[in-house]
Amino acid sequence: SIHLVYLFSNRPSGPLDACSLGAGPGRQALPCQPPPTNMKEFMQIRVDPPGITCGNPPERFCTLENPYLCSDECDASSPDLSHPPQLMGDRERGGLITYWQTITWSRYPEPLLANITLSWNKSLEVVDDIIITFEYGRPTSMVLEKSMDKGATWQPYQFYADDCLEAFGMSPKQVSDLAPTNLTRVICTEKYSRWVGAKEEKNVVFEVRARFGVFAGPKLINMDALYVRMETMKGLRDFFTFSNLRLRLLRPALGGTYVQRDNLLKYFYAVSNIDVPARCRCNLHASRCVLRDATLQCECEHNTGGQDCQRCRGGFRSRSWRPGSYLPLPRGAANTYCECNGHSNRCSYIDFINVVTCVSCKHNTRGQSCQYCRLGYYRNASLPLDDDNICADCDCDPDGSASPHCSDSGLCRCKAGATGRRCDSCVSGFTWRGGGAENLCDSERLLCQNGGTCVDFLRCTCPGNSTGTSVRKMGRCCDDEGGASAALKHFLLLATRR
Ligand SMILES: *[C@@H]1O[C@H](CO)[C@@H](O)[C@H](O)[C@H]1NC(C)=O
Ligand SMILES: *[C@@H]1O[C@H](CO)[C@@H](O)[C@H](O)[C@H]1NC(C)=O
Ligand SMILES: *[C@@H]1O[C@H](CO)[C@@H](O)[C@H](O)[C@H]1NC(C)=O
Ligand SMILES: *[C@@H]1O[C@H](CO)[C@@H](O)[C@H](O)[C@H]1NC(C)=O
Ligand SMILES: *[C@@H]1O[C@H](CO)[C@@H](O)[C@H](O)[C@H]1NC(C)=O
Ligand SMILES: [Ca+2]
Repeated sequence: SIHLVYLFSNRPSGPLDACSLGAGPGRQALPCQPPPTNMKEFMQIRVDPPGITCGNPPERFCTLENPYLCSDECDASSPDLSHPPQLMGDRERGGLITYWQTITWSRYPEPLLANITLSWNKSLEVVDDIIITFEYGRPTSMVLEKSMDKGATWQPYQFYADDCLEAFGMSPKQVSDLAPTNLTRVICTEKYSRWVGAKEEKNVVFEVRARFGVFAGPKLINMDALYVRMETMKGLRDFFTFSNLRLRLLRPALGGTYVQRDNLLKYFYAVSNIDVPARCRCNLHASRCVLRDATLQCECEHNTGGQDCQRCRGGFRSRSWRPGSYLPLPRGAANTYCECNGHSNRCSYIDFINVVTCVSCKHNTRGQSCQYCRLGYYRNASLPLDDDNICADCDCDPDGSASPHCSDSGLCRCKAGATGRRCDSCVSGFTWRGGGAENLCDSERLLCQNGGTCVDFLRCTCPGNSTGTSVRKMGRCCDDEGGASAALKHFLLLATRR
Protein backbone atom coordinates (compact mmCIF):
# COMPACT_ATOMS: atom_id res chain seq x y z
CA SER A 1 0.00 0.00 0.00
CA ILE A 2 3.01 2.27 0.28
CA HIS A 3 3.29 2.12 -3.51
CA LEU A 4 -0.18 3.50 -3.92
CA VAL A 5 0.50 6.76 -2.22
CA TYR A 6 2.96 8.11 -4.69
CA LEU A 7 1.57 6.46 -7.74
CA PHE A 8 -1.91 7.93 -7.83
CA SER A 9 -2.46 10.28 -4.95
CA ASN A 10 -5.69 11.68 -6.30
CA ARG A 11 -7.94 10.79 -3.43
CA PRO A 12 -10.84 13.24 -3.65
CA SER A 13 -10.62 15.93 -1.05
CA GLY A 14 -14.06 15.31 0.41
CA PRO A 15 -17.39 13.61 0.03
CA LEU A 16 -18.72 16.45 -2.09
CA ASP A 17 -15.93 16.15 -4.57
CA ALA A 18 -18.00 15.10 -7.55
CA CYS A 19 -16.46 14.70 -10.94
CA SER A 20 -18.80 17.16 -12.52
CA LEU A 21 -17.37 19.71 -10.12
CA GLY A 22 -13.82 18.92 -11.12
CA ALA A 23 -13.05 22.38 -12.45
CA GLY A 24 -12.93 25.72 -10.76
CA PRO A 25 -10.91 27.28 -7.99
CA GLY A 26 -9.59 24.97 -5.29
CA ARG A 27 -10.60 21.80 -7.09
CA GLN A 28 -8.14 19.22 -8.24
CA ALA A 29 -7.35 18.96 -11.92
CA LEU A 30 -7.60 15.17 -12.21
CA PRO A 31 -9.48 12.60 -14.25
CA CYS A 32 -12.82 11.38 -12.95
CA GLN A 33 -11.95 8.04 -11.37
CA PRO A 34 -11.96 6.51 -7.88
CA PRO A 35 -8.76 6.44 -5.88
CA PRO A 36 -6.82 3.16 -5.82
CA THR A 37 -6.92 0.86 -2.85
CA ASN A 38 -5.60 -2.58 -1.91
CA MET A 39 -8.34 -4.75 -3.33
CA LYS A 40 -7.40 -7.67 -1.09
CA GLU A 41 -9.82 -6.07 1.37
CA PHE A 42 -12.70 -6.87 -0.95
CA MET A 43 -11.74 -10.15 -2.61
CA GLN A 44 -13.61 -13.39 -2.27
CA ILE A 45 -11.11 -16.27 -2.09
CA ARG A 46 -11.84 -19.75 -3.30
CA VAL A 47 -9.36 -22.64 -3.53
CA ASP A 48 -9.63 -25.76 -5.68
CA PRO A 49 -9.80 -28.70 -5.77
CA PRO A 50 -11.86 -29.40 -2.63
CA GLY A 51 -9.67 -30.87 0.07
CA ILE A 52 -6.52 -29.06 -1.10
CA THR A 53 -6.24 -27.08 2.15
CA CYS A 54 -4.16 -28.98 4.74
CA GLY A 55 -5.31 -30.13 8.14
CA ASN A 56 -8.26 -32.41 7.49
CA PRO A 57 -7.11 -34.96 8.49
CA PRO A 58 -4.22 -33.41 10.46
CA GLU A 59 -0.90 -33.69 8.67
CA ARG A 60 2.76 -33.33 9.47
CA PHE A 61 5.06 -31.43 7.14
CA CYS A 62 8.76 -30.77 6.75
CA THR A 63 10.62 -27.83 5.21
CA LEU A 64 12.89 -27.68 2.20
CA GLU A 65 15.68 -25.99 4.09
CA ASN A 66 15.68 -28.51 6.92
CA PRO A 67 14.01 -31.66 5.53
CA TYR A 68 14.66 -33.75 8.63
CA LEU A 69 12.92 -31.35 10.94
CA CYS A 70 9.31 -32.42 10.45
CA SER A 71 7.79 -31.21 13.64
CA ASP A 72 5.29 -28.80 12.05
CA GLU A 73 1.68 -29.82 11.97
CA CYS A 74 -1.39 -28.61 10.14
CA ASP A 75 -4.69 -29.29 11.88
CA ALA A 76 -7.87 -27.67 10.59
CA SER A 77 -9.64 -28.22 13.92
CA SER A 78 -7.10 -26.21 15.91
CA PRO A 79 -7.14 -22.39 15.57
CA ASP A 80 -3.39 -22.25 16.10
CA LEU A 81 -2.53 -24.96 13.60
CA SER A 82 -5.06 -24.38 10.85
CA HIS A 83 -4.24 -22.60 7.59
CA PRO A 84 -7.51 -21.61 5.87
CA PRO A 85 -7.61 -19.59 2.60
CA GLN A 86 -8.71 -16.37 4.35
CA LEU A 87 -5.17 -16.01 5.71
CA MET A 88 -4.03 -14.93 2.22
CA GLY A 89 -6.04 -11.74 2.52
CA ASP A 90 -5.99 -10.91 6.22
CA ARG A 91 -4.30 -7.95 7.84
CA GLU A 92 -1.40 -9.38 9.74
CA ARG A 93 -0.90 -7.64 13.04
CA GLY A 94 2.02 -7.71 15.44
CA GLY A 95 4.41 -9.29 12.95
CA LEU A 96 2.70 -12.67 13.00
CA ILE A 97 2.69 -14.19 9.51
CA THR A 98 -0.51 -16.07 8.74
CA TYR A 99 -0.86 -18.24 5.64
CA TRP A 100 -2.97 -20.63 3.67
CA GLN A 101 -1.30 -24.03 3.25
CA THR A 102 -2.05 -27.03 1.06
CA ILE A 103 -1.73 -30.74 1.67
CA THR A 104 1.72 -32.12 0.91
CA TRP A 105 2.74 -33.87 -2.30
CA SER A 106 2.38 -37.33 -0.78
CA ARG A 107 0.65 -38.60 -3.92
CA TYR A 108 3.59 -37.95 -6.20
CA PRO A 109 3.98 -38.50 -9.22
CA GLU A 110 0.45 -37.25 -9.62
CA PRO A 111 0.91 -33.45 -9.98
CA LEU A 112 0.16 -31.29 -6.99
CA LEU A 113 -2.29 -28.80 -8.53
CA ALA A 114 -4.12 -26.01 -6.78
CA ASN A 115 -6.17 -23.04 -7.99
CA ILE A 116 -6.64 -19.86 -6.01
CA THR A 117 -9.51 -17.83 -7.44
CA LEU A 118 -9.88 -14.22 -6.32
CA SER A 119 -13.27 -12.75 -7.18
CA TRP A 120 -14.46 -9.20 -7.07
CA ASN A 121 -17.00 -9.54 -9.86
CA LYS A 122 -16.26 -5.92 -10.68
CA SER A 123 -14.04 -4.42 -13.35
CA LEU A 124 -10.86 -3.24 -11.70
CA GLU A 125 -7.84 -1.45 -13.09
CA VAL A 126 -4.56 -2.49 -11.56
CA VAL A 127 -2.35 0.48 -10.67
CA ASP A 128 0.70 -1.14 -9.15
CA ASP A 129 2.46 -4.49 -8.82
CA ILE A 130 0.39 -7.51 -7.81
CA ILE A 131 2.49 -9.30 -5.20
CA ILE A 132 1.88 -12.87 -4.06
CA THR A 133 3.92 -13.91 -1.03
CA PHE A 134 4.85 -17.56 -0.63
CA GLU A 135 6.13 -19.00 2.61
CA TYR A 136 8.29 -22.15 2.30
CA GLY A 137 9.37 -21.40 -1.27
CA ARG A 138 7.85 -20.10 -4.51
CA PRO A 139 6.29 -22.54 -6.99
CA THR A 140 8.47 -24.06 -9.68
CA SER A 141 5.72 -23.27 -12.14
CA MET A 142 2.44 -21.41 -12.04
CA VAL A 143 0.13 -19.30 -14.19
CA LEU A 144 -1.59 -16.07 -13.29
CA GLU A 145 -4.90 -15.84 -15.12
CA LYS A 146 -7.49 -13.13 -15.34
CA SER A 147 -11.15 -12.92 -16.16
CA MET A 148 -12.84 -9.78 -17.44
CA ASP A 149 -16.36 -11.17 -17.27
CA LYS A 150 -16.83 -12.23 -13.65
CA GLY A 151 -15.29 -15.67 -14.10
CA ALA A 152 -17.12 -16.78 -17.24
CA THR A 153 -13.96 -16.87 -19.35
CA TRP A 154 -10.30 -16.82 -18.40
CA GLN A 155 -7.09 -15.87 -20.14
CA PRO A 156 -3.45 -16.11 -19.10
CA TYR A 157 -1.93 -12.95 -17.63
CA GLN A 158 1.60 -14.18 -17.00
CA PHE A 159 3.45 -17.48 -16.88
CA TYR A 160 6.02 -18.25 -14.20
CA ALA A 161 8.48 -21.14 -14.30
CA ASP A 162 12.08 -21.93 -13.45
CA ASP A 163 12.31 -23.23 -17.01
CA CYS A 164 9.78 -21.50 -19.29
CA LEU A 165 10.66 -23.58 -22.33
CA GLU A 166 10.20 -26.88 -20.54
CA ALA A 167 7.10 -25.90 -18.57
CA PHE A 168 5.20 -23.89 -21.20
CA GLY A 169 7.18 -24.09 -24.44
CA MET A 170 7.84 -20.34 -24.21
CA SER A 171 11.16 -18.56 -24.30
CA PRO A 172 11.76 -16.65 -21.07
CA LYS A 173 11.18 -12.89 -21.10
CA GLN A 174 11.22 -10.00 -18.68
CA VAL A 175 9.14 -6.86 -18.69
CA SER A 176 12.32 -4.99 -19.57
CA ASP A 177 12.25 -6.85 -22.90
CA LEU A 178 8.95 -5.20 -23.76
CA ALA A 179 8.61 -2.16 -25.99
CA PRO A 180 5.62 0.21 -26.32
CA THR A 181 4.37 -1.79 -29.29
CA ASN A 182 4.21 -5.17 -27.51
CA LEU A 183 3.63 -4.12 -23.93
CA THR A 184 0.40 -6.09 -23.70
CA ARG A 185 2.09 -9.36 -24.65
CA VAL A 186 1.69 -12.23 -22.21
CA ILE A 187 5.15 -13.42 -21.21
CA CYS A 188 6.72 -16.28 -19.30
CA THR A 189 9.27 -15.14 -16.74
CA GLU A 190 11.84 -17.16 -14.81
CA LYS A 191 12.61 -14.33 -12.42
CA TYR A 192 10.28 -15.46 -9.64
CA SER A 193 10.52 -19.23 -9.84
CA ARG A 194 14.19 -20.13 -9.43
CA TRP A 195 15.22 -21.54 -6.10
CA VAL A 196 17.16 -19.04 -4.03
CA GLY A 197 16.08 -20.18 -0.57
CA ALA A 198 12.60 -20.03 0.86
CA LYS A 199 13.33 -17.07 3.13
CA GLU A 200 15.42 -15.03 0.70
CA GLU A 201 12.79 -14.40 -1.93
CA LYS A 202 9.16 -14.95 -1.12
CA ASN A 203 7.40 -12.80 -3.68
CA VAL A 204 5.98 -13.58 -7.07
CA VAL A 205 5.20 -10.32 -8.85
CA PHE A 206 3.02 -9.28 -11.74
CA GLU A 207 4.91 -6.18 -12.79
CA VAL A 208 2.59 -3.25 -13.38
CA ARG A 209 4.91 -0.45 -12.32
CA ALA A 210 7.61 -1.54 -14.80
CA ARG A 211 5.02 -1.74 -17.57
CA PHE A 212 3.79 1.77 -16.78
CA GLY A 213 7.44 2.83 -16.84
CA VAL A 214 7.70 1.91 -20.52
CA PHE A 215 5.55 4.99 -21.18
CA ALA A 216 5.93 7.11 -18.08
CA GLY A 217 9.70 6.73 -17.81
CA PRO A 218 11.74 5.48 -14.88
CA LYS A 219 10.23 6.49 -11.52
CA LEU A 220 7.01 7.21 -13.44
CA ILE A 221 7.80 10.90 -13.70
CA ASN A 222 5.70 11.40 -16.82
CA MET A 223 2.31 9.95 -15.95
CA ASP A 224 0.71 12.24 -18.55
CA ALA A 225 2.38 10.19 -21.26
CA LEU A 226 0.82 7.07 -19.79
CA TYR A 227 -2.64 8.64 -19.73
CA VAL A 228 -2.27 9.64 -23.37
CA ARG A 229 -1.32 6.07 -24.26
CA MET A 230 -4.18 4.66 -22.23
CA GLU A 231 -6.48 6.75 -24.38
CA THR A 232 -4.90 6.19 -27.76
CA MET A 233 -3.43 2.69 -27.71
CA LYS A 234 -5.93 -0.02 -28.44
CA GLY A 235 -6.16 -2.70 -25.78
CA LEU A 236 -3.89 -0.98 -23.27
CA ARG A 237 -6.57 -0.07 -20.74
CA ASP A 238 -8.11 -3.51 -21.07
CA PHE A 239 -4.74 -5.12 -20.45
CA PHE A 240 -4.71 -3.63 -16.95
CA THR A 241 -8.37 -4.50 -16.36
CA PHE A 242 -9.83 -7.62 -14.75
CA SER A 243 -12.80 -8.59 -12.63
CA ASN A 244 -11.28 -11.76 -11.14
CA LEU A 245 -7.83 -13.33 -10.89
CA ARG A 246 -6.75 -16.93 -10.66
CA LEU A 247 -3.44 -18.46 -9.65
CA ARG A 248 -2.92 -21.89 -11.08
CA LEU A 249 -0.21 -23.52 -8.99
CA LEU A 250 1.28 -26.30 -11.10
CA ARG A 251 4.43 -27.47 -9.30
CA PRO A 252 5.63 -26.57 -5.80
CA ALA A 253 9.12 -25.40 -4.84
CA LEU A 254 11.62 -28.24 -5.02
CA GLY A 255 14.56 -26.68 -3.21
CA GLY A 256 16.74 -26.44 -6.29
CA THR A 257 16.96 -30.15 -6.99
CA TYR A 258 14.87 -33.03 -8.36
CA VAL A 259 11.90 -34.43 -6.46
CA GLN A 260 13.00 -36.59 -3.55
CA ARG A 261 10.41 -39.30 -3.31
CA ASP A 262 11.51 -40.46 0.12
CA ASN A 263 10.50 -37.14 1.69
CA LEU A 264 7.39 -35.81 -0.02
CA LEU A 265 6.23 -34.03 3.13
CA LYS A 266 8.40 -31.04 2.27
CA TYR A 267 6.53 -30.24 -0.96
CA PHE A 268 3.42 -28.08 -0.67
CA TYR A 269 2.21 -24.52 -1.30
CA ALA A 270 1.82 -21.87 1.36
CA VAL A 271 0.65 -18.32 0.58
CA SER A 272 0.68 -15.65 3.25
CA ASN A 273 -0.49 -12.58 1.34
CA ILE A 274 -1.80 -11.32 -1.98
CA ASP A 275 -1.66 -7.58 -2.66
CA VAL A 276 -3.81 -6.27 -5.49
CA PRO A 277 -3.44 -2.47 -5.76
CA ALA A 278 -6.21 -1.42 -8.08
CA ARG A 279 -9.07 0.96 -8.56
CA CYS A 280 -12.64 0.35 -9.60
CA ARG A 281 -13.02 0.88 -13.32
CA CYS A 282 -15.84 3.36 -13.73
CA ASN A 283 -15.09 4.43 -17.31
CA LEU A 284 -14.14 7.88 -16.01
CA HIS A 285 -17.69 8.58 -14.92
CA ALA A 286 -17.31 8.22 -11.13
CA SER A 287 -14.91 9.34 -8.45
CA ARG A 288 -16.17 6.90 -5.84
CA CYS A 289 -16.67 3.16 -5.63
CA VAL A 290 -18.63 1.62 -2.79
CA LEU A 291 -19.48 -1.81 -1.42
CA ARG A 292 -23.21 -2.32 -1.82
CA ASP A 293 -24.93 -5.64 -1.14
CA ALA A 294 -21.45 -7.18 -0.82
CA THR A 295 -20.60 -6.04 -4.37
CA LEU A 296 -18.34 -3.23 -5.50
CA GLN A 297 -20.23 -0.58 -7.43
CA CYS A 298 -19.24 2.74 -9.01
CA GLU A 299 -21.19 5.79 -7.85
CA CYS A 300 -21.89 6.98 -11.35
CA GLU A 301 -22.17 10.59 -12.47
CA HIS A 302 -22.65 12.26 -15.86
CA ASN A 303 -26.09 10.62 -16.12
CA THR A 304 -24.48 7.19 -16.43
CA GLY A 305 -25.39 4.04 -14.57
CA GLY A 306 -24.55 0.39 -14.11
CA GLN A 307 -21.86 -1.24 -11.99
CA ASP A 308 -19.07 0.26 -14.14
CA CYS A 309 -21.01 3.36 -15.33
CA GLN A 310 -21.06 1.49 -18.64
CA ARG A 311 -24.41 2.76 -19.86
CA CYS A 312 -26.67 5.80 -19.73
CA ARG A 313 -28.95 6.14 -16.77
CA GLY A 314 -32.64 5.41 -17.14
CA GLY A 315 -34.32 8.39 -18.77
CA PHE A 316 -31.07 9.40 -20.46
CA ARG A 317 -31.02 6.86 -23.23
CA SER A 318 -31.67 8.93 -26.32
CA ARG A 319 -27.97 9.32 -27.03
CA SER A 320 -25.40 6.57 -27.02
CA TRP A 321 -23.12 5.95 -24.06
CA ARG A 322 -19.43 6.75 -24.29
CA PRO A 323 -16.63 6.17 -21.81
CA GLY A 324 -14.92 9.24 -20.39
CA SER A 325 -11.41 9.97 -21.56
CA TYR A 326 -8.12 10.90 -19.93
CA LEU A 327 -7.78 13.66 -22.53
CA PRO A 328 -7.52 16.57 -22.55
CA LEU A 329 -4.89 16.45 -19.80
CA PRO A 330 -4.96 16.74 -16.91
CA ARG A 331 -8.65 16.51 -16.14
CA GLY A 332 -9.92 14.39 -18.97
CA ALA A 333 -13.44 14.72 -20.26
CA ALA A 334 -16.73 13.09 -19.44
CA ASN A 335 -17.70 12.70 -23.10
CA THR A 336 -21.32 12.87 -22.09
CA TYR A 337 -22.43 15.20 -24.82
CA CYS A 338 -25.81 13.67 -24.34
CA GLU A 339 -29.02 14.95 -22.89
CA CYS A 340 -28.51 17.92 -20.66
CA ASN A 341 -24.74 17.87 -20.43
CA GLY A 342 -25.00 17.65 -16.69
CA HIS A 343 -26.76 21.02 -16.35
CA SER A 344 -30.24 19.70 -15.67
CA ASN A 345 -31.75 16.59 -14.19
CA ARG A 346 -35.07 17.01 -15.92
CA CYS A 347 -36.15 16.46 -19.46
CA SER A 348 -39.50 17.12 -20.99
CA TYR A 349 -40.98 15.50 -24.04
CA ILE A 350 -42.73 17.92 -26.35
CA ASP A 351 -45.22 15.74 -28.10
CA PHE A 352 -46.24 17.72 -31.16
CA ILE A 353 -42.70 18.39 -32.35
CA ASN A 354 -41.35 15.05 -31.10
CA VAL A 355 -38.49 16.59 -29.18
CA VAL A 356 -37.00 15.88 -25.81
CA THR A 357 -35.80 19.07 -24.24
CA CYS A 358 -34.05 19.86 -21.00
CA VAL A 359 -35.91 21.80 -18.35
CA SER A 360 -34.40 24.43 -16.04
CA CYS A 361 -30.88 24.41 -17.36
CA LYS A 362 -28.51 25.45 -14.60
CA HIS A 363 -25.06 27.03 -14.68
CA ASN A 364 -26.29 29.84 -16.98
CA THR A 365 -26.90 27.42 -19.83
CA ARG A 366 -29.89 27.24 -22.14
CA GLY A 367 -31.03 25.22 -25.13
CA GLN A 368 -32.55 21.83 -25.81
CA SER A 369 -29.58 20.03 -24.30
CA CYS A 370 -28.43 22.98 -22.19
CA GLN A 371 -25.73 23.26 -24.84
CA TYR A 372 -25.76 27.09 -25.21
CA CYS A 373 -25.04 29.91 -22.83
CA ARG A 374 -27.70 32.31 -21.62
CA LEU A 375 -27.63 35.87 -22.98
CA GLY A 376 -25.02 37.81 -21.09
CA TYR A 377 -22.79 34.72 -20.89
CA TYR A 378 -20.39 33.11 -23.31
CA ARG A 379 -18.85 29.67 -23.62
CA ASN A 380 -15.42 29.03 -22.11
CA ALA A 381 -13.88 27.11 -25.00
CA SER A 382 -11.21 25.51 -22.83
CA LEU A 383 -13.78 23.62 -20.74
CA PRO A 384 -15.82 20.50 -21.62
CA LEU A 385 -19.48 21.12 -22.31
CA ASP A 386 -20.61 19.52 -19.07
CA ASP A 387 -18.44 21.68 -16.85
CA ASP A 388 -20.27 23.74 -14.24
CA ASN A 389 -18.25 26.80 -15.24
CA ILE A 390 -18.82 26.38 -18.97
CA CYS A 391 -20.66 29.70 -19.27
CA ALA A 392 -18.62 32.72 -18.25
CA ASP A 393 -20.23 36.08 -17.47
CA CYS A 394 -19.79 38.60 -20.34
CA ASP A 395 -19.35 41.24 -17.64
CA CYS A 396 -19.61 44.05 -20.20
CA ASP A 397 -18.75 47.43 -18.70
CA PRO A 398 -22.07 49.27 -18.32
CA ASP A 399 -20.49 52.65 -19.20
CA GLY A 400 -18.38 51.53 -22.13
CA SER A 401 -20.75 48.96 -23.67
CA ALA A 402 -23.71 49.42 -25.93
CA SER A 403 -25.32 46.16 -24.69
CA PRO A 404 -24.94 43.72 -21.79
CA HIS A 405 -24.64 40.80 -24.24
CA CYS A 406 -21.44 39.62 -25.84
CA SER A 407 -20.38 37.58 -28.84
CA ASP A 408 -19.69 33.81 -28.79
CA SER A 409 -16.09 34.57 -28.04
CA GLY A 410 -17.00 36.94 -25.21
CA LEU A 411 -16.54 40.30 -26.96
CA CYS A 412 -18.80 43.10 -25.74
CA ARG A 413 -20.12 45.74 -28.16
CA CYS A 414 -18.43 49.03 -27.32
CA LYS A 415 -19.55 52.63 -27.47
CA ALA A 416 -17.38 55.11 -29.36
CA GLY A 417 -14.06 55.66 -27.62
CA ALA A 418 -14.22 52.42 -25.59
CA THR A 419 -12.40 49.19 -26.35
CA GLY A 420 -11.28 45.89 -24.76
CA ARG A 421 -13.21 42.64 -24.40
CA ARG A 422 -15.37 44.23 -21.72
CA CYS A 423 -15.26 47.74 -23.28
CA ASP A 424 -13.60 48.98 -20.14
CA SER A 425 -10.65 50.82 -21.62
CA CYS A 426 -10.17 53.63 -24.14
CA VAL A 427 -8.95 53.79 -27.68
CA SER A 428 -5.97 56.08 -28.04
CA GLY A 429 -6.86 59.76 -27.82
CA PHE A 430 -9.62 58.99 -25.30
CA THR A 431 -9.60 58.92 -21.52
CA TRP A 432 -11.86 56.96 -19.23
CA ARG A 433 -14.45 59.23 -17.63
CA GLY A 434 -17.49 57.04 -17.15
CA GLY A 435 -16.94 55.79 -20.66
CA GLY A 436 -14.37 56.76 -23.26
CA ALA A 437 -14.05 60.54 -23.46
CA GLU A 438 -11.98 62.29 -26.04
CA ASN A 439 -8.81 63.90 -24.70
CA LEU A 440 -8.56 67.69 -24.72
CA CYS A 441 -4.84 67.72 -24.14
CA ASP A 442 -2.04 65.21 -23.80
CA SER A 443 1.72 65.04 -23.83
CA GLU A 444 2.12 64.00 -27.44
CA ARG A 445 -0.40 65.27 -29.91
CA LEU A 446 -2.51 67.87 -28.14
CA LEU A 447 0.26 69.68 -26.32
CA CYS A 448 -0.38 72.56 -23.93
CA GLN A 449 1.22 75.67 -25.30
CA ASN A 450 3.61 78.19 -23.75
CA GLY A 451 5.04 75.76 -21.19
CA GLY A 452 1.69 74.62 -19.80
CA THR A 453 1.19 71.14 -18.33
CA CYS A 454 -1.71 68.84 -19.29
CA VAL A 455 -3.69 67.62 -16.26
CA ASP A 456 -6.06 64.62 -16.50
CA PHE A 457 -6.11 65.04 -20.31
CA LEU A 458 -8.65 67.77 -19.62
CA ARG A 459 -6.93 71.03 -18.81
CA CYS A 460 -3.63 72.80 -18.94
CA THR A 461 -2.00 74.43 -15.96
CA CYS A 462 0.17 77.33 -16.89
CA PRO A 463 3.46 78.59 -15.48
CA GLY A 464 3.14 81.66 -13.29
CA ASN A 465 -0.02 82.95 -11.73
CA SER A 466 -0.65 85.99 -13.77
CA THR A 467 -2.39 84.44 -16.74
CA GLY A 468 -6.10 84.04 -17.27
CA THR A 469 -8.44 81.58 -15.68
CA SER A 470 -11.01 80.09 -18.01
CA VAL A 471 -8.69 78.94 -20.72
CA ARG A 472 -6.14 77.92 -18.20
CA LYS A 473 -8.60 75.45 -16.80
CA MET A 474 -10.00 73.93 -19.91
CA GLY A 475 -7.96 74.74 -22.97
CA ARG A 476 -4.65 73.79 -24.33
CA CYS A 477 -3.08 77.17 -24.44
CA CYS A 478 -1.71 79.22 -21.66
CA ASP A 479 -1.27 82.41 -23.54
CA ASP A 480 -4.57 84.02 -22.84
CA GLU A 481 -5.92 86.25 -20.12
CA GLY A 482 -9.40 84.91 -20.60
CA GLY A 483 -11.94 85.66 -23.27
CA ALA A 484 -12.36 84.16 -26.69
CA SER A 485 -8.85 83.14 -27.54
CA ALA A 486 -7.89 80.75 -30.30
CA ALA A 487 -7.36 78.12 -27.66
CA LEU A 488 -10.80 78.54 -26.22
CA LYS A 489 -12.24 78.34 -29.68
CA HIS A 490 -10.35 75.13 -30.16
CA PHE A 491 -11.72 73.79 -26.90
CA LEU A 492 -15.24 74.76 -27.76
CA LEU A 493 -14.83 73.09 -31.10
CA LEU A 494 -13.74 69.87 -29.41
CA ALA A 495 -16.56 70.09 -26.91
CA THR A 496 -19.16 70.42 -29.62
CA ARG A 497 -17.67 67.49 -31.49
CA ARG A 498 -18.31 65.30 -28.44
C1 LIG B 1 -7.94 -24.58 -12.34
O1 LIG B 1 -8.61 -23.74 -13.26
C2 LIG B 1 -8.51 -24.16 -14.61
C3 LIG B 1 -9.22 -23.14 -15.46
O2 LIG B 1 -8.69 -21.87 -15.28
C4 LIG B 1 -9.10 -25.52 -14.79
O3 LIG B 1 -8.94 -25.94 -16.11
C5 LIG B 1 -8.42 -26.49 -13.85
O4 LIG B 1 -9.06 -27.74 -13.91
C6 LIG B 1 -8.48 -25.98 -12.42
N1 LIG B 1 -7.67 -26.84 -11.58
C7 LIG B 1 -8.11 -27.30 -10.44
C8 LIG B 1 -7.15 -28.12 -9.68
O5 LIG B 1 -9.22 -27.08 -10.01
C1 LIG C 1 -19.22 -13.62 -8.68
O1 LIG C 1 -20.13 -14.07 -9.63
C2 LIG C 1 -20.23 -15.49 -9.68
C3 LIG C 1 -21.14 -15.84 -10.84
O2 LIG C 1 -22.17 -14.90 -10.98
C4 LIG C 1 -20.74 -15.99 -8.34
O3 LIG C 1 -20.78 -17.39 -8.35
C5 LIG C 1 -19.79 -15.54 -7.24
O4 LIG C 1 -20.28 -15.89 -5.96
C6 LIG C 1 -19.62 -14.03 -7.28
N1 LIG C 1 -18.62 -13.61 -6.34
C7 LIG C 1 -18.71 -12.48 -5.64
C8 LIG C 1 -17.56 -12.13 -4.78
O5 LIG C 1 -19.68 -11.76 -5.68
C1 LIG D 1 8.94 -6.37 -28.09
O1 LIG D 1 9.41 -5.51 -29.11
C2 LIG D 1 10.80 -5.22 -29.00
C3 LIG D 1 11.11 -4.16 -30.04
O2 LIG D 1 10.33 -4.30 -31.18
C4 LIG D 1 11.59 -6.52 -29.20
O3 LIG D 1 12.97 -6.25 -29.09
C5 LIG D 1 11.18 -7.49 -28.12
O4 LIG D 1 11.81 -8.73 -28.32
C6 LIG D 1 9.68 -7.70 -28.13
N1 LIG D 1 9.32 -8.49 -26.96
C7 LIG D 1 8.58 -9.56 -27.01
C8 LIG D 1 8.27 -10.22 -25.72
O5 LIG D 1 8.15 -9.99 -28.05
C1 LIG E 1 -11.91 29.17 -18.77
O1 LIG E 1 -11.52 27.99 -18.10
C2 LIG E 1 -10.15 27.95 -17.79
C3 LIG E 1 -9.86 26.59 -17.21
O2 LIG E 1 -10.64 26.35 -16.07
C4 LIG E 1 -9.82 29.08 -16.83
O3 LIG E 1 -8.44 29.06 -16.54
C5 LIG E 1 -10.19 30.39 -17.46
O4 LIG E 1 -9.98 31.43 -16.54
C6 LIG E 1 -11.64 30.36 -17.89
N1 LIG E 1 -11.95 31.59 -18.59
C7 LIG E 1 -12.98 32.35 -18.22
C8 LIG E 1 -13.17 33.54 -19.06
O5 LIG E 1 -13.68 32.11 -17.26
C1 LIG F 1 1.14 81.54 -7.51
O1 LIG F 1 0.29 81.94 -6.49
C2 LIG F 1 0.39 81.17 -5.34
C3 LIG F 1 -0.66 81.63 -4.33
O2 LIG F 1 -1.54 82.46 -4.91
C4 LIG F 1 1.79 81.20 -4.78
O3 LIG F 1 1.87 80.35 -3.68
C5 LIG F 1 2.76 80.79 -5.84
O4 LIG F 1 4.08 80.94 -5.37
C6 LIG F 1 2.58 81.64 -7.10
N1 LIG F 1 3.44 81.07 -8.14
C7 LIG F 1 4.17 81.82 -8.96
C8 LIG F 1 4.98 81.09 -9.97
O5 LIG F 1 4.13 83.00 -8.87
CA1 LIG G 1 -1.70 -13.54 5.87
